[in-house]
Amino acid sequence: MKNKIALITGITGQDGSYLAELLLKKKYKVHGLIRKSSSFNTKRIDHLYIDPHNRTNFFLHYGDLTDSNSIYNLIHNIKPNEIYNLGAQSHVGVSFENPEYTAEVSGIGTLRVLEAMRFLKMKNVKFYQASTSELFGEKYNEKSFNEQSKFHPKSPYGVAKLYSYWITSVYREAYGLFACNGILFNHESPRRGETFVTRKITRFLTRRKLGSNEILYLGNLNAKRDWGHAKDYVEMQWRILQQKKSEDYVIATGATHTVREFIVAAGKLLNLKIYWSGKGLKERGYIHEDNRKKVIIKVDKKYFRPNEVDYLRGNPIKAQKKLNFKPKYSFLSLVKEMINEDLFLAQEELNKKR
Ligand code: NAP
Ligand code: G4F
Repeated sequence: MKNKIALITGITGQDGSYLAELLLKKKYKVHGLIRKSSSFNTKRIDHLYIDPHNRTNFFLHYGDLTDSNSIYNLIHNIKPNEIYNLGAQSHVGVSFENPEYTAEVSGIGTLRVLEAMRFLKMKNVKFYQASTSELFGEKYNEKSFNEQSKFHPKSPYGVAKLYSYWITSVYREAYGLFACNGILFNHESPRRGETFVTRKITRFLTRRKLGSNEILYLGNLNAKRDWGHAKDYVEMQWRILQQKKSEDYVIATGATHTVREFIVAAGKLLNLKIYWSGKGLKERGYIHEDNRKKVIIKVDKKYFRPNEVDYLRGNPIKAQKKLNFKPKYSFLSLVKEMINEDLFLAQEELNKKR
């Protein structure tokens, strides 16, 4: 049997790195699109890289989702069986500062991939689009969101992703492409970017545990998110493309927690009991240390978004039934893994300083 060939855009990101590992285990030949950067951006996948002069199933290619020719040529040359479009400007807060760039990458970037598939008449190639729970954004008397829920994006990122969602659906209907949207709710891991709230918290608390005196500045502590583990979710990205019919799926845990609850859970694992005082911008998180009350968390309006998605909770029933979605991680085991790995990192940093 010939190895299947996969192309992953966004291979250097959190999901791209886990997906590459999964596909290599399944004996795929994995090709990844990477951006040229003046400093190394391959930290998450360095362990997979083997010099292509030796035997390997893992290949990296320079390209960019804003560059149609690089995408066309790459797809033409490698002739993938499956394309996972994970590349994006994926930070919601940043999308308010760079809305046009976000639209180019996270919106039109998807069209560029689909157009390459259409021009190359690649009807047998399967396409996965990394859609998001940021498509929802407004709770219309619903406790949780499913594949039929109404979309109401609240950020330039959400709008760019809404374009990608619909263009994927249109190319499926119009040209018969096997094109699917995975509408994934927040998923985290020790590989999560450090400016996303969960990792910002676990990096801070583990450093604090080892003696740092920094203060953590955060935005909206009341926002609720449905947090799962990226490893569980990339497996669903693969399964979505293994179905007979191309369809869209919500992937979520079905539970939701506030940012404050995430902090408390992470603190508990480090034996840091966190107390709260004040409200709104005056809210503070503190601990008792050396018989003194020490403020370790403050709210800074800089981290509030001009428009916020207050509540996200997904309904994964379709994925449970059709994809046999059974996440291995719970909320607590996710937080625990992040804390353990970041504790190790904080210790390494400390050793280097000494
Ligand atoms: P991530 O860690 O931010 O990774 C994004 C990837 O996109 C990186 O490899 C990045 O490259 C690449 N990228 C950025 N701009 C690009 C461009 N112009 N051309 C080509 N590649 C570009 O995101 P993630 O958490 O792994 O998420 C993967 C995908 O799922 C994203 O599309 C995201 O929007 C979507 N999503 C994520 C979640 C979540 O909770 N994680 C939930 C729903 C949907 P560099 O490494 O060079 O920056
Ligand atoms: O961790 P976040 O930045 O993730 P957000 O905005 O939910 O977006 C992530 O999940 C989406 C799926 O729903 C993906 F599509 C997207 O690509 C990305 O991966 O923020 C989570 C919540 C927000 O409500 C935010 O306002 O935490 C709140 N928050 C409070 N303080 C903060 C902070 N977020 C960040 N990044 N930094 C803070 O200091």
